[in-house]
Amino acid sequence: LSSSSARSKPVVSALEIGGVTIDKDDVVKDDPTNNVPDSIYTKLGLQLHKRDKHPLGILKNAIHSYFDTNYSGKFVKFDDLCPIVSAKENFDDVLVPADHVSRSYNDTYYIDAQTVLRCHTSAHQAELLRNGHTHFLVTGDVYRRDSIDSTHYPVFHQMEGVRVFSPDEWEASSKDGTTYAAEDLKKCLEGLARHLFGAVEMRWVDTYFPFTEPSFELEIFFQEKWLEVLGCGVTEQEILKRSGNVDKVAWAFGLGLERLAMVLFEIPDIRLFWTSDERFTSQFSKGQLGVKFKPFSKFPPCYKDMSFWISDSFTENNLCEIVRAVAGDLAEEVQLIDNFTNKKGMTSHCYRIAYRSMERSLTDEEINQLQFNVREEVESKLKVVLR
Ligand code: FA5
Ligand code: MG
Repeated sequence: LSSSSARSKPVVSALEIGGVTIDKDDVVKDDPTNNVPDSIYTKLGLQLHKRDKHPLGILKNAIHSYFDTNYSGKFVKFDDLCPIVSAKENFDDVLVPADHVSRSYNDTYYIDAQTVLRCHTSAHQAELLRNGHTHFLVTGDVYRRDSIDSTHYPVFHQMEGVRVFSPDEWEASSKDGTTYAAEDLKKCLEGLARHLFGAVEMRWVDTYFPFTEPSFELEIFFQEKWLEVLGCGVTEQEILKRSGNVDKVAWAFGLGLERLAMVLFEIPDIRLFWTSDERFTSQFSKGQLGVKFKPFSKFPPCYKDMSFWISDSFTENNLCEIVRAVAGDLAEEVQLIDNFTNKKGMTSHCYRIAYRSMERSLTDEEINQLQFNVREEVESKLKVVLR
């Protein structure tokens, strides 16, 4: 038994989300099946998407009103479902294969071997379908171990949409169910993009998801690049069959709310969604879609490079997790800038870390201390040899 005094003091001890109380003291700190750091626990329950004056709340409300208007209120909305779900709900129920990378401890936060922080709102699809819902929207915070840059953050928000069709709906057309649903899906999402953005440059890209076939991603041109804003497709028959929807066809989508809000409000960095700096929060108000964010003076970034010989178990997500643990939101980007293998077969990586505060300028001492701490942690936790 681990004594509670041996553990570091939890940042949050009890949380209530969606009617479920989670006691963080129940989670044993050195449990090898738990890879959730305190910085992630502190984000649980914040529910930015439920704040009417926050860009994510404003966006969610605007999407709800698009669906209310176009489908006369038929879509049932959920924005309070608990982000702690079983691995079965997050993966098996949406047909994610047993060996899929997304299940790994490298990609997903596990509370224990059977329980995860949902990595997508698709975790709720099967249950809601089983409960007989045919039109629904689910909004919530989702969690992923991921890289560090201006469009990726380990906690972000998704909105899931699902619509189920009965045979009479497509039989009236000359199309088969899958074609009918795919066309309806694209029309619905293109309409949503126009509702939110007016004219915007967008394109469809074919992709793969275990739970849909065919599958698509929508990309929007933003800051000189194509930015992926959503994934979607026609629901696999197996999911419908298991939920008691035999003979039906459905579509589903998962929107990245931060990505859409970045385009909509011209928010340049995903970390800003988490700031309580009034220079950010005061720029947004309830129901106001049209405002463009005016950046307050941008402070200079500071770049620090580090090189090391990697071992077989090295992953970039593990490195990023350490950088986040040490530097928090002061870490703006972690980028591999050099990679080579010598004659002995040893591989060296050089990473460039950009440190920048969104709120103030950082001192040299502060950055040197951060970089020193990152190097120490990397050396002791990642089994690499610093150069
Ligand atoms: C999914 O999560 C699927 N569940 C979406 C889906 C639902 C497909 C239903 C089909 C049917 P994906 O991993 O691509 O897909 O993520 C969806 C969106 O979330 C992305 O398009 C992107 O907008 C956003 N996103 C993904 N990772 C991050 C991140 N680290 N930070 C911010 N946004 C992210
Ligand atoms: Mg994707």
